[in-house]
Amino acid sequence: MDFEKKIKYMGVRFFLIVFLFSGVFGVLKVSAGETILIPEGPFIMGSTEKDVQWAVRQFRSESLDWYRDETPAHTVTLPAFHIDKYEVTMADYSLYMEATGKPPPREFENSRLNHPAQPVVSLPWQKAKDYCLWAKKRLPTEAEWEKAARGTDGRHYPWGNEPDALNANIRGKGDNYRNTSPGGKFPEGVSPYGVMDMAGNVWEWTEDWYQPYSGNKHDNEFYGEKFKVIKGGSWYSNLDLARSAVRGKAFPEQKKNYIGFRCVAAK
Ligand SMILES: [Ca+2]
Ligand SMILES: [Ca+2]
Repeated sequence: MDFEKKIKYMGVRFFLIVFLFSGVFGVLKVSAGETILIPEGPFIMGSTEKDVQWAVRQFRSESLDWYRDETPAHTVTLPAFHIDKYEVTMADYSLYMEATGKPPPREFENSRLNHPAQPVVSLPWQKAKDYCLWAKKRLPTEAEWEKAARGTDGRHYPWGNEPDALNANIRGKGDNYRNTSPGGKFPEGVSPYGVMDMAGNVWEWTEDWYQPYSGNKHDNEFYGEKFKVIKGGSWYSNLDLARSAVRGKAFPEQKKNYIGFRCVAAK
C-alpha cells in the first residue's frame, strides 16, 4: 500500500471509529438522566363513575368491580418535582452495575429484551429503589407518577381520551414491538409534560403500598401492606390497563419481564 492510499485508509478507519462511538453515546444520551419538571399544583387522580362506565363499555369488561379501586376521583396537590423522561434502560443499569458491582437481572441474558435502550426489567421493588437512591433520586409516589402521566385534567391516557392502540407499546405486535421497545419510540403517546412511555412498554414500580383512596367504598381483600402499586400497563397488557388511573399491583419481591421503573427527584 503506497503512502497516499495508507493515509486514505486510515482516514476511513478514523471516520468509522468516530461514527461507532457517536452511535454508542447516542444511545446513552437518549436515556442517561434526562428529566422533566412537573410543576407544583393540583391534579385529578383516580376515576369518576363516568370514567369507569366508559372503560367497561370500551373494553367490554365483565365486571365493574375491576375498576372500583380507581374511585373516587379526587384532587391531589403536589409540590414540583423532576421525573425521568424515559424508563430506566439496560444501558443505565449497566453503568450502575459497573459502578457498584451489583449482579445483572436475568433478562440481561435475554436477546429479545437486552438492547441498551430497552427498559431494564425483572428487578424486584427494592432493587429498583436502590438504583434510584444511587442515582440520587427515589421511586415516584403513585400520585407523582399519575400526575406526570396524565396532567391535571383527568384524561384517560397521556395523549388524551382516544383509545388509540398505536400510541403505546401494548400487547401484540400491531405497534411494531412484540416485546419491550427502546425508550421514546411512541412520540404520539407523550404525556402533557413531555414524559415518554407512561402508557405501556413496562409497568413501573411506585413507592406506595396498594391502599384504598380516601372515600373508596370498595371491599378489596388485596388492600394493605402486601402489594406495591405499579402503573401504566406494559407490552404484555391491553390498552385498558395502559390508562393512567389503573392501579396495578405486584408483590415487592416479584421479578417480571414486564415490570420496570423510572425515578423522580425533588425540584
Ligand atoms: Ca407491542
Ligand atoms: Ca411504562
